[in-house]
Amino acid sequence: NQKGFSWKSSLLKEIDFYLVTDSGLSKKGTLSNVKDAVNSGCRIVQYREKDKSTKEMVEEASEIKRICSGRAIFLVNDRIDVALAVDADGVHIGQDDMPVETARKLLGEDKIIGLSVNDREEAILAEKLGADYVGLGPIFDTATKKDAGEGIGSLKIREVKDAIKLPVVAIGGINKDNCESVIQNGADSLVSISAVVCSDDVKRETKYFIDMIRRNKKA
Ligand code: TZP
Ligand code: MG
Repeated sequence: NQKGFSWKSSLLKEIDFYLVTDSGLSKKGTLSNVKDAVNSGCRIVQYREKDKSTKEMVEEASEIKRICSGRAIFLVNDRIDVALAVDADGVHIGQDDMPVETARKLLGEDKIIGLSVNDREEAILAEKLGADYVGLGPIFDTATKKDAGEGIGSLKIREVKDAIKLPVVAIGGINKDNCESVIQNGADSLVSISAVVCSDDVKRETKYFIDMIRRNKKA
């Protein structure tokens, strides 16, 4: 039960493209996006929903869990209650959400907890508190999350990687044109919300990112 690097962290290091849902931006809808991404080989899905009722969220989350079952890790953003209700694989939380230690008590040792961090100090603390991975960002400026702040730049990824053992998932403003620098600077995985969910071919976009990440990780 020690904090820091665990079997969950080593599993997460192997994951390349990370899907985060956004029903507001999605062209084809969240369930369609999840199906397409998972069918294209995406191995981690975060259900991030800010506009629906709890009842709708529980229903949708249980559908997503079914789609991911045996194929992709399924996390819920912010809502520990929803994650518990559908027995998701874990949660992704932010600095102003439920504290990591409290989330851990509620979820137990076997669930994954990801924490959003903005810099090296927050990443070191995340590891101490028992998070299983960090979401680092925003790497670049983004319009998708209004309060995300300014992009920190992809060089910061290396700084964070050197300070912690946990997997680092890069997020924020990442698109096809800048994604290579994100992996080349050490990110274990990356998220690109708008570049994927706004597309009418989520399968193709997912595949593009997966191939790019694998190619650059090998290099
Ligand atoms: N957290 C930090 S930036 C961000 C979130 C949820 C939004 C990322 O969206 P996009 O479209 O990939 O820039
Ligand atoms: Mg949050």
